[in-house]
Amino acid sequence: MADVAAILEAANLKNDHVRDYVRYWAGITGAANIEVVSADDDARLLKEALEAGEIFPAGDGLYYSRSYYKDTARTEERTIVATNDPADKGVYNNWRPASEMKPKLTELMTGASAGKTMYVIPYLMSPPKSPLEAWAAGVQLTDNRSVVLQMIRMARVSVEFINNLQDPASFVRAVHVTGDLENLGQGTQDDKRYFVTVADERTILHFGSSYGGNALLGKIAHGLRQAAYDGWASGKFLGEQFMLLGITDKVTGKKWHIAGGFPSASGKTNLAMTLAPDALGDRYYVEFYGDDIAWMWVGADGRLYGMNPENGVFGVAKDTNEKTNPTALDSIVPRTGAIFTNVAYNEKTQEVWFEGRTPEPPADLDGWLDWKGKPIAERSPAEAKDPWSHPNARFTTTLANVPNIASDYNEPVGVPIDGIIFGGRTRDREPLIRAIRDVAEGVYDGLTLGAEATFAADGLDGQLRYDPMSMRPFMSYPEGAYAAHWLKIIGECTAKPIFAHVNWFQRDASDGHFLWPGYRENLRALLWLMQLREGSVTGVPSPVGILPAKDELNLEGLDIDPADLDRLLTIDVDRWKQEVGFRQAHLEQFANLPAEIWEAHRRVAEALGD
Ligand code: GTP
Ligand code: SPV
Ligand code: MN
Repeated sequence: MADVAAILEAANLKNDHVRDYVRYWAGITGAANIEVVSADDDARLLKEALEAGEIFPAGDGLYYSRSYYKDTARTEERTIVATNDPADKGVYNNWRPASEMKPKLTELMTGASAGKTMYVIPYLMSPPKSPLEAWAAGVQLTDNRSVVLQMIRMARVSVEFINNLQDPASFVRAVHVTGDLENLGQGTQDDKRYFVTVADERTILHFGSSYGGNALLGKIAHGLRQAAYDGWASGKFLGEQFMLLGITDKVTGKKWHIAGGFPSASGKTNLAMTLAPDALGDRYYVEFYGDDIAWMWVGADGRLYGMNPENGVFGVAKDTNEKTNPTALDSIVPRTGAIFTNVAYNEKTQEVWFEGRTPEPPADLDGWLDWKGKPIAERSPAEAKDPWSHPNARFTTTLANVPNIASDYNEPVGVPIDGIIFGGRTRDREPLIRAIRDVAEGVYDGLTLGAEATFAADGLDGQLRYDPMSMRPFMSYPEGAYAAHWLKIIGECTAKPIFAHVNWFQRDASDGHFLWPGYRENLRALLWLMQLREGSVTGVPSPVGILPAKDELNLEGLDIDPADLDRLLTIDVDRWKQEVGFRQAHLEQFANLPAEIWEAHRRVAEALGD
């Protein structure tokens, strides 16, 4: 091992607490070398990764990478939140004692980076000078160069962010060790992977993956699990799996901001990047703030403020095309530095392709490899129908590449939030939109968000389950306390956001078609919500919230079957009565749920006529 002190000195890493932390884990993991990185190192690291065959060229300034075929999504069973207090055990946080998990991870990591370089990635999960900056600094250690390239896109990376901390000991210690991916028993009885957030020690220990949220520790482990815990422990903020967008009415000059929780792979990126439908484009302009995480706090003016702690987008590739999400395509054009992972790749032309990019895959199979690297032309008849790309294949690009990125996205003050929406893949029951004015009912609605799980986590696709506020895989403290913390933060606002539940995914029971065209058309529902908030429409009351009257929804330029529209704007009371019973059982699991939430539940049940 080289002289650690000399390397850190040369890299201008001055924080002694960070130095001690690096030295400690270098000793455990047995790395052969240490390298401190910043975003400026990107070009050199790309070159090294290309030369080493870790990534491949995918056009001018575009890159392709393939992860190990058993390492393509988050795994929920192996993900754990540990603390020193058994009272932190909730239903979804997979709580374990810190005293059990730290030695376990230390053992797994011992010597596991032998012969490799350990990269030191100092990062900030917020715009610099944000009111939440004290919770935003972290230092990821990783033995994987592709992970470094992804982190440089997803977070603000520079040694500056940790040299001058107000409290030099206060940064998230985020250790990532890839492990021997071919011998980890992924998904078997003998699974060796562990993804642990030791929340009360602000330490993240992830072993056994190089993919997505398992490996980019600023994103989900710090940005969500740790941040949610810190927000609760400090009493100061909420850290949520939310997108954040702005809508400007060019005629009146008004601007609204909406934050929204949708479970993984359920439409946050697509909604945040949306363009107004063509017929409404002259009037409304949508700005992108964030697509996966929002941290929210109460501003001095009594409004709820929000910001995106990330610096990039890790978006689902599937079905991204000119019609569904032209903004996403524009943010991954040549020279953006975008990285595609687990899509299909043509090693001769260096093109990439994924399901839904075009209606049919490329006709000429020459040079095309599927996401596992196998030539498509060599597929057996039994494999002919297999997807070319993994359903959770993704693109990584920085926020600055997104054409409709808000001009003030990097401003520390954040933006005031007018509306909070929840939604998921729900094939029946949930109408297009229902607005909720009462805060307790809004929080109750988030807690009872029921949706179909997606391919963003291993082995769950299609399962119906409750996913409170889309945080089920990221929950880091007990649900009762989580509900109370939400009520406290929103309760402190003197000007409160309006809540709503949306559903772009209702289907026809007989032929399965989506009743609502989705994507850009979704803006129509959000515009109605903002009009309702301002009192220019009144909506129609229902037992579960206020629905748009048919003539209140702006349908200009939209071709929709009137029978489908009727279904989208009505409530199936019998189906909802059944739902109330399911919700009762769901909520009963949670200890110490605030009385306001139970009261909201009873109000809904009564309104449905129980
Ligand atoms: P994570 O990054 O996993 O948290 O996902 P996300 O919530 O950002 O999901 P994303 O926007 O990437 O969408 C996931 C999938 O849902 C993509 O394949 C989209 O094409 C599809 N999708 C998004 N919005 C809509 C919609 O309005 N209607 C329909 N039918 N599909 C949609
Ligand atoms: C999600 O699964 O919600 C993601 C992708 O945003 S990952 O970073 O892999 O968690
Ligand atoms: Mn997500």
